[in-house]
Amino acid sequence: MSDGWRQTACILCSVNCGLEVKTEDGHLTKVRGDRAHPGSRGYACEKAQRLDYYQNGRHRLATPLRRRADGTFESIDWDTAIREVAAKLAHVRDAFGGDTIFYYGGGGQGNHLGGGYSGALRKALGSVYSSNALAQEKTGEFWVDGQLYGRPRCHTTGDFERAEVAVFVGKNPWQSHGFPRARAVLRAIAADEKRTLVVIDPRRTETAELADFHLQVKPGTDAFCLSALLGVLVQEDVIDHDFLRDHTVNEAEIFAVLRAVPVADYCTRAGVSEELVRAVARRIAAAASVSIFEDLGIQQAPHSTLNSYLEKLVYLLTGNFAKAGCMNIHTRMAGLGGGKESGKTSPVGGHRIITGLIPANAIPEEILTDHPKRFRAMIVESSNPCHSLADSRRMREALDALELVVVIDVALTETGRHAHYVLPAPSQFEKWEATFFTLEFPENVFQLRAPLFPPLAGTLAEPEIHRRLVRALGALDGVDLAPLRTAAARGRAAFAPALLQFTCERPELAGLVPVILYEVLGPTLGAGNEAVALLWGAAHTCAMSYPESVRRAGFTGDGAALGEALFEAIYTRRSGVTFTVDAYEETWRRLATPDGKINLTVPELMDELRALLRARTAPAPAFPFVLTAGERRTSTATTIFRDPAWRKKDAAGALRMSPADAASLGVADGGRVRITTKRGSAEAVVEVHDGMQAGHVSLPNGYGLSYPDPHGEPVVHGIAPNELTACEDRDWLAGTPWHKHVPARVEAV
Ligand SMILES: Nc1nc2c(c(=O)[nH]1)N[C@H]1C(S)=C(S)[C@@H](COP(=O)(O)OP(=O)(O)OC[C@H]3O[C@@H](n4cnc5c(=O)[nH]c(N)nc54)[C@H](O)[C@@H]3O)O[C@H]1N2
Ligand SMILES: Nc1nc2c(c(=O)[nH]1)N[C@H]1C(S)=C(S)[C@@H](COP(=O)(O)OP(=O)(O)OC[C@H]3O[C@@H](n4cnc5c(=O)[nH]c(N)nc54)[C@H](O)[C@@H]3O)O[C@H]1N2
Ligand code: SF4
Ligand SMILES: [Mo]
Repeated sequence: MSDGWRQTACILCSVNCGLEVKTEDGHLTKVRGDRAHPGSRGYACEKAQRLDYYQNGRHRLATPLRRRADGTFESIDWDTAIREVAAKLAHVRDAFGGDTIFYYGGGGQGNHLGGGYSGALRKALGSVYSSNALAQEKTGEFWVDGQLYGRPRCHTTGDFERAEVAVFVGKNPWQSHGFPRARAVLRAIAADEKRTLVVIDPRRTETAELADFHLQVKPGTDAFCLSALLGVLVQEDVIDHDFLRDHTVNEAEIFAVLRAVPVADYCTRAGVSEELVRAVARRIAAAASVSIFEDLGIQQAPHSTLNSYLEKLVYLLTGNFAKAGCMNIHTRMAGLGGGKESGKTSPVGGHRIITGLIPANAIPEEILTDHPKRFRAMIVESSNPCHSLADSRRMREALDALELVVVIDVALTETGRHAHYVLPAPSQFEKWEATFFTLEFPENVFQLRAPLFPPLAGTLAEPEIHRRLVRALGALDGVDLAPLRTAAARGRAAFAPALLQFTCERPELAGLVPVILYEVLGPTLGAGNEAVALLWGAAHTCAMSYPESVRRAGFTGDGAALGEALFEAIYTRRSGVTFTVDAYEETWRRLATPDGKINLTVPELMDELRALLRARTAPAPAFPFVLTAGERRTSTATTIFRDPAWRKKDAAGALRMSPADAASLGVADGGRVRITTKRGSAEAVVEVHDGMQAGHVSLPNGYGLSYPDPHGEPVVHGIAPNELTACEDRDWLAGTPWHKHVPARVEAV
């Protein structure tokens, strides 16, 4: 703490830039990038300046709420709330089975520590099924990682600071970031004539404006564009044969398909010039290093999982893997949500569960049925599925059909309004917090944030909520924790073997370890710091998993001493810690295939890939436009800010439209139109945008939230995108939604 500046982090996107802030009377009054943060190094974007709109406002809840029969809420005290929620959860468990209690969420863009404790509650309930936002964007990609690299958790990351060629597919990092110091890195690539920036996006985005090559595909045609790119690589034979020979297997089938790609035809169907696609392919083939970032523009669009596969083939066929500036498999401080990797499927619809997550679009189907194994209760933590998942109306119906809905949030959200109980949490600046978005390579960073303010009176932090519910459920009744307490009192060095012995003797209690750590190790960290205890376990697991990388990051000691050194640094260094430094060969050691080779052919995707040859899609006459429902802009930050006053521009959340479409509809900038899809309709304000192509319109994400007016009456601001989307419009394999590709009709009003 110097000159009153205190260290924390931004909670608005997965990059979590380190910040220094000044505070006064419970407000964040000054915000700047923290130069000492090893990842962001002083960088922050404009949105971080608005964080006080999250910390303070009429959205904050300061008492548990119970819904009355008439749909209104009454305040109750915490003892009542914990007692009743525990009793009702126990009732559902005993009547229908713990596996009918579904857990959704566990953290947003800035908070994963609380969710880390939820596993203990789920264990106490026997709840096995869960999901979160990753199951509506990244699960297809994770599944492909599993096919190519052996495990879905072999997640790769780009090295954009060093890449000679950087490719963004359905990703606009100028607005959405996604890697540290995004705008600075993009500008550096654009300014260097030896480096090349490639963007594949139907819209001329801010990133595309900087690009050397912009493949302005027609919406939803990336499978054609990427196939054409791969077709050129193979047919012009500019692939990296040495890399393929040494490191990959099963190329025959995929190569046969790629040799047969009609490049010119596919380019036409994707709406891109063949010459440009060939130039991009040759540039990628010639580069010493290439990094690629795929994101929502292909993950939430037709052929989602296939797109992820094709994207990965682009860097693999050119050997841009396990090298500087290329794609590498990163370390992690802890897993991101979800349960174990398993071949299981969802209980009602039989949907594939990927990294422990049920496809988000399938959730209503798992509830709105008379199947005996339907979900009966739902615990929602730090997420707003009635707003963020496809088809909000159906999600509301699903929640209303449940016996019990419990929501843990800082605000009364669109989801909370359909809950039986809402449990209010302190803000992320009022408790210990962290995210497990540790996605970087070769240097990976983790930051544990200390509270800036005391918790708002009437709130309870998630770890304490989970602990109290576990206790109220009686899951630790009769378990003698005294030996562990004695060991903890002697110090963490004595505690480690005691905990190991305890979990060996009582393996059935292993799932409760988060709460046990909180109760036993927590108090030794000081009052109010108990929630940090989970990270002691995470630090040790991390040091055991990646000892060499942790040592390269400057930590010393053998065995448990290494984990202890890492924990000490995490606990005391407020600006964050570089916890692993990798050598590029490490990527090879992290491959989880039995032979240590990359598998190039994914049999389940071959039919879809071959079928592209015959696929002909024409828009249905009733819906001639493609709506991108949810675009990242400077005025969006998922649903973390509820007060619309945080926005400096785009108050309405304009519908962007090409000049040609605006002219033919006879609307001008600022004019009003009605947009209609098969699921809903809304009136929108138009922004005529010359980066849009004809037939494509877009709405921002994160709008359409209700916020109380000064009299406490809720007012909705802008269009909630998922009033317009449908659950069944999703990838056949991973169930990921087509939010970026909603057939729509637009009429002037
Ligand atoms: N400002 C801001 N930043 C954020 C967030 C936020 O809410 N606001 N949210 C964060 C989160 S949760 C995430 S997941 C990331 C997402 O980050 P991005 O994926 O970059 O975000 P989007 O703007 O939703 O989609 C990216 C691009 O996909 C394009 N697109 C639409 N259809 C297609 C298509 O058919 N093909 C291709 N190739 N592209 C298409 C859009 O034009 C858009 O430019 O952003 C994070 N950062
Ligand atoms: N149509 C369409 N839908 C989309 C998208 C899109 O592009 N188009 N984008 C999707 C994507 S990529 C994502 S990631 C999701 C995001 O959607 P969600 O997963 O629903 O996450 P957030 O909007 O971040 O909501 C986080 C919730 O956490 C609450 N919260 C904030 N701090 C705390 C805290 O400390 N404790 C607790 N318990 N709660 C807290 C907030 O009030 C908010 O209700 O939206 C998805 N939905
Ligand atoms: S929104 Fe993202 S890029 Fe901007 S300051 Fe916050 S964490 Fe950093
Ligand atoms: Mo996301």
